[in-house]
Parts: sequence; structure tokens; C-alpha cells
Amino acid sequence: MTQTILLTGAAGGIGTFLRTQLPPYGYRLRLADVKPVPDAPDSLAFDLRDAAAVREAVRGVDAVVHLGGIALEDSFANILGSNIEGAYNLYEAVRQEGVKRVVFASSNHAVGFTPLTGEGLIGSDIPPRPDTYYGLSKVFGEGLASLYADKYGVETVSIRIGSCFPEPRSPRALATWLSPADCTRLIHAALTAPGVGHTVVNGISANTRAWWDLSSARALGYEPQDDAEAYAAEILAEHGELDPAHADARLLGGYFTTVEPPV
Ligand code: NAI
Ligand code: 15L
Repeated sequence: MTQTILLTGAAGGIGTFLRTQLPPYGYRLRLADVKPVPDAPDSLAFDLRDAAAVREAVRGVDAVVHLGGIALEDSFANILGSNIEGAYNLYEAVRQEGVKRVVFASSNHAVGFTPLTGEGLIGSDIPPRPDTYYGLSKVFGEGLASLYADKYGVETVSIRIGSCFPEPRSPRALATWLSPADCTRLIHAALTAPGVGHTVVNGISANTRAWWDLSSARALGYEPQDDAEAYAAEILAEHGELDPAHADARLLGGYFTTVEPPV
């Protein structure tokens, strides 16, 4: 049977390609964002801070792909509203409406202060080390997912996304890139794998220069097809190799570890 999926953050970068790439996997999408979603007159426009609107949006769907929220560092007040209160409203709505599965767009910035030692790949079972209030909100989202799985049986796959853009843009992204097609494959695996409870996975493509281990994502059925190495010559000609002293070469979250929040 065709599953109906609520896609929050549908007007954003990832939402924009999922809108066309998820339906061929057999999903019907209900689109939502605080901004209008281009060419989607039926999309829902509401702020994730509005608990009643979130509950109405969730009613009757089979699962939620939760992309909505602030995707960069911001003031604590803004992160608190869109990402923390927004995620809480989403999980409460899901619990109350009996929705059984969420795919949560977590981030490498939940573990951004993890050192890059070069000694083996980094798994998805490492402790939280957020690099920003933004990363801290992703730690909260993963915690919320764990609580709602254990207490209420709402299953979640939290995907710690690396850098998901049409193409890698920097030497760092040669390690962290998640291609749009692989992102769609991973979300499909996260929506369909049985018995996930709360599972945290790393989200990158099959990058030659990867720092991250993909075994927990592969265990869901994810088979990445892309490799940022196809862009390496072009990116390195433009930017040069990563300076070993730069945060991008020393810490998983790269330059986010040096960003100060706006006041
Ligand atoms: P984006 O900023 O392009 O899209 C986020 C969408 O959320 C926007 O359309 C925005 O209007 C909406 N939004 C923000 N606050 C909202 C609120 N209070 N209520 C309702 N909607 C709200 O970000 P992108 O790149 O598409 O990322 C999607 C998700 O994936 C985000 O949660 C982000 O943190 C996460 N992610 C993305 C990565 C990437 O490389 N693109 C890497 C790691 C995580
Ligand atoms: C993220 O979490 C951001 O949402 C995205 O804009 C990129 O900066 C990405 O991480 C990254 O680390 O490249």
C-alpha cells in the first residue's frame, strides 16, 4: 500500500530534491514548511513552534521525515524555538496521532568536536560532542527520539547527515558529502527497515576519503552509489589540500567548531 509521508522543511535544500526523488519509491508526500513550497499549492504552511498546526499536519500519515528547522548556527533563542520546541511538538504530535516511524535529520554537528585522529573510521555509536547550539539541538532531537522509542514505541532513524548538496563544495566535503540520490536511498532505507527502535546512522556517500563508518546505515539496507572523489581534482585545484592545522582537518564538525552564535 502507498505510504503517506509528512515532509517537514519541504521548501529547503534537501526537501527540494526529496520532493521529486521520493515519490518514485512509492510514497505519497504531504509537504510542510514555514515558507511557501514552490509549485506545491497543497503544501501546509506553519511554524513548527505551533503545536496545534503540527498535530493537524501529522494526522493520518504513516511516517514523518523531519527536515524542518534552522540548519546552521543561530542564537540560542532561535534554535530553542525552531529546533528544540519544534522537535518536541513533532514527537508529541506523532505520539498522540499514533504515527509509528520518524526519520530525523540529525547532523555531524551533534558530534562535531570529535577529533579526526586518522585511526580508523568513526562509528555512529560515539558520545555527543556538539560544536554549536545548532549541533546541541540535534543531540536533543536524538535524545527525544530515544525517549519516544523506549517509552511510546515511536521508532526513529536519526541520520547524522554530513554535507548534503548537489555537489561537494570544499576539500572537507570530499569526506562528508552525501549526494542527493544517496540521501534519498538512505531515507528510503530508514523508512522501510523493520524494528529500528531508535537507530543512529552516519549519512554520507561511499566517499573514498570518508572519516565515517557506514555499517549501521548499511544494516538498514542502505547501499550508497556515489563518491565525492569524482569531484576531487576540481575541488583540490581550486582550494588545495586541507591544511592539517585547520579545524576542517582536525575535528569532525570542521569550521562549525569555531563559529560564534549571533546574539
Ligand atoms: P534548509 O535550511 O535548506 O531547509 C530547512 C527548512 O526548514 C527551510 O525550508 C525552513 O524554512 C524550514 N524551517 C526552519 N525553521 C522552521 C520552523 N520554525 N517551522 C517550520 N519550518 C522551518 O536545510 P537543508 O540543508 O535542507 O537541511 C534539512 C535538514 O537536514 C535540517 O534539519 C538540517 O539541520 C539537516 N542537515 C542538513 C545538512 C546538509 O548538508 N544539507 C547536514 C546535516 C543536517
Ligand atoms: C549541517 O548540519 C548544515 O545544515 C549544512 O548546511 C552543512 O553546513 C553541513 O552540516 C556540513 O557540515 O557540511
